Amino acid sequence: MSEANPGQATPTEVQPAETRCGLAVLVGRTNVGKSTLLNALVGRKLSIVTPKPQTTRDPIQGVVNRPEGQIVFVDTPGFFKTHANRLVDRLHERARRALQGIDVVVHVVDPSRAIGPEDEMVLEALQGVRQPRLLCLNKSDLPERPHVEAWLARRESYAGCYEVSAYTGQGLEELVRGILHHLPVGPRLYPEDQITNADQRFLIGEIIREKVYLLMDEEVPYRTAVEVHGVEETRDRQGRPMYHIKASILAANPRYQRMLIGVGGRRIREIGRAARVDLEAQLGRKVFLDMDVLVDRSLER
Ligand SMILES: Nc1nc2c(ncn2[C@@H]2O[C@H](COP(=O)(O)OP(=O)(O)OP(=O)(O)O)[C@@H](O)[C@H]2O)c(=O)[nH]1
Ligand SMILES: [Mg+2]
Repeated sequence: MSEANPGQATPTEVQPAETRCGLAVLVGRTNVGKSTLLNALVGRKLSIVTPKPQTTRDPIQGVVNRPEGQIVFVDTPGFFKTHANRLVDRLHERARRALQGIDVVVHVVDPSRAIGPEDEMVLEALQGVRQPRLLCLNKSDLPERPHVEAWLARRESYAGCYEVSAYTGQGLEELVRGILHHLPVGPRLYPEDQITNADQRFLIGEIIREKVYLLMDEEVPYRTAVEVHGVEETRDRQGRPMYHIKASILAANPRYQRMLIGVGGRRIREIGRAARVDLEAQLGRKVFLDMDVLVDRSLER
């Protein structure tokens, strides 16, 4: 505290008189790293990440607080060009809908891949959006990003351009500052200790779904959903608190059900083990995961 101003805060302690708060949506083609970016910005794994396309299904929010304000990031399903099917259509529709009622659009791109028809789909979806658009070139940690220049050539149609790495954290603070600058003045939308709109059951179901994506081939993950029936707080034999989680993997038909179970139940045990290890890391407690595989015909295309 400065002697010249007894009783007054030093400049670093001064809180801004007004805060800038609002919603910033992360959009882009599939696999550019929107969910990885959300997790890096929030500092916690909220959104699942895999190398497979269209991992994210539900727009999920993650909150970033700074003394200057609050950004509520909305992660969205990526645009993916494949033969039309109901799931893909539904995910594109959800991504488009997430563009409504927001304050800033963050268009995330991966300059290690050539600009293609999926990027054109995103640009088309962004055409009617009046809010400021920021271009975010992700994966700056990669040694080869041959398409950086092609994206930089388009920077004029954006209100700002940022090079970041969701892996290393490079450029993220600049991106946060750039977004805050475009947000309206107003109060925080979430209390400062709340980092997401998603509840615990949803996050647990997503971690299980991530393991299905990572451990199952081809179309199986896309014909699969996860339902968490219950999360019970119990104690292990030593009296330490733990979670007892009851969940089902839902498969579109009996063939996928058999594939998910595997010979002698080997595959479902593998998925269960991977999910349990991750859940224990995320929840900070031992987990008993009781999981079966059921058929749900509504997942058929
Ligand atoms: N090298 C590198 N890889 C990244 C980075 N960010 C994400 N990835 C990888 O890119 C792949 C896709 O990441 P996701 O975060 O699932 O991508 P997404 O855009 O959310 O994908 P969808 O949900 O399918 O639309 C994963 O294998 C990530 O590990 C990054 O900054 N650097
Ligand atoms: Mg995603």
